[in-house]
Amino acid sequence: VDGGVFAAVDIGASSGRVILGRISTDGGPARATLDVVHRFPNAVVQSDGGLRWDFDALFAEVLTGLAAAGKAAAERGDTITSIGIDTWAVDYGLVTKGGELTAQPYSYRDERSRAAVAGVHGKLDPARLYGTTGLQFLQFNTLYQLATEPDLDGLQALLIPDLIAFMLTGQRRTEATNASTTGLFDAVAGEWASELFGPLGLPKDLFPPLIQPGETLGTLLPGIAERTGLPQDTKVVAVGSHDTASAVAAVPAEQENFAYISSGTWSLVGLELHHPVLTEASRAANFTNERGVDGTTRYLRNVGGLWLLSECQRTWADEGYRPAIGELLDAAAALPPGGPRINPDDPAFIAPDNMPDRIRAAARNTGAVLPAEPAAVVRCILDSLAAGYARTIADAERLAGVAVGVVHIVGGGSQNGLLCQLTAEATGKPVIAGPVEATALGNVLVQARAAGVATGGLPELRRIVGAGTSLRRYEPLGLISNAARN
Ligand code: ADP
Ligand code: LRH
Repeated sequence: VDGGVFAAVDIGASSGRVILGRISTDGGPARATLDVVHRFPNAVVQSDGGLRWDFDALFAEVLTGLAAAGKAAAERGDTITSIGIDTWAVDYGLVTKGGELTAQPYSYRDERSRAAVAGVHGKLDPARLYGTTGLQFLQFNTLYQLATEPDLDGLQALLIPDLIAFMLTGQRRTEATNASTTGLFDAVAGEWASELFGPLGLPKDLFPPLIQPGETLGTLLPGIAERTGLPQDTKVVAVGSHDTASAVAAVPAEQENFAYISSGTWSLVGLELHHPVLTEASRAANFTNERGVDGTTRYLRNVGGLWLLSECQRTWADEGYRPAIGELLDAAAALPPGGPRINPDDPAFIAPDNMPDRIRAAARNTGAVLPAEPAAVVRCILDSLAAGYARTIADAERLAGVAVGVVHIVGGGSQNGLLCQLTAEATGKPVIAGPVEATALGNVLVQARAAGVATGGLPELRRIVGAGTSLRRYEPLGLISNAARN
């Protein structure tokens, strides 16, 4: 292939995949094509006294996927130029000096960090924390999780993608976009906020030094090359290792002023800016300033996501009801607008448990009665998400002083036509849906650029995404009344 072949390891909270990405020009504008060579489920597991990720199993899937990627490339006479890794943010594994993982990493859905918040805020005022890090308050931000660790002496914390990269290469680094979700990263300087570690009682060298997307981390360890069949000199290149950073890099925007919703387990709703917004009003609205590819600021909020729906599906499946997602959405779409709405950001929804019951209880707290039928519950979730998106985009525009003309929805949730249409209605803006695999595309494109295939900035990468994807457009048709908005 003319533009090179790249392997993207992309693991979300609900599933992971290893993807082979090819950049081709065929004499015309560059395009990216993706082949999913390995897909595997992911979920939190209750083990060893908490909610954790089965990291050993995930890493085994990564190796299986890389072996499959190598084979798929070889079948076409290609070799993989490099590997990039992204996963969900904030979580970490603790590794000894010798490189042993001390335990399977906790999930951010484990409740233990909630009790640590007050103690952290007693040491560092939340206003001071926000002024430095620009990070939204979420009870599971890395700094609160770290406050629950009994003993960090002699250990190093590796964020999940960095842990995978370490096990592939033996090299320890913290990728910068994901570092920005720890609560220990300076949003303006783009460096570790080293002055915060002392007051929090954290060792100064708890995290390895930063690496930027596009920089080469290293090459494969001999044992990994052997297990995957890949050449030992295959490079691992840092990408936007926070999945949301890779997804935003691949939003196929054609203009500057756009809003995005990276829609999966969470909905990450906001704007791309060139500078952080660290005002008190921004803190009050709980907007985050996470670092994007090329030093951009991802100015966004975590709005509840399709976790609300997937957890309902899990509960219904346990009860023997397992409709296809399309069937559920059709039934929900047939219901009239203006039904009950809940706050999708309620911390009561974070832990895994019976979700339909929790949604009905939340509706009851607003004085509404939500029928038990799955279609009504699904419609309530989607109406509530769409309202949350509209409110968040309006807040982001106000707080950043920007007006946007279009909303891009990327990720698994971009396939949810009802949610896309409701979002167009609630925001009063056109919605452009796709690509589904934006995260993997962002991962591949940053690697491709590092290999010299593309030379420009994010607009060029976004043109490559646009050239290779068919997008769906949803217009605000006024199907719901203005009164039902927000
Ligand atoms: P994550 O990266 O957080 O694991 P994804 O981006 O893979 O999430 O998105 C997963 C979500 O996409 C699912 O929870 C589901 O609601 C939605 N989804 C997947 N396939 C479809 C589909 N065919 N139609 C509608 N929604 C879908
Ligand atoms: C989405 C995501 C999000 C984080 C959350 C923990 O997958 O990375 O950006 O806030 O997971």
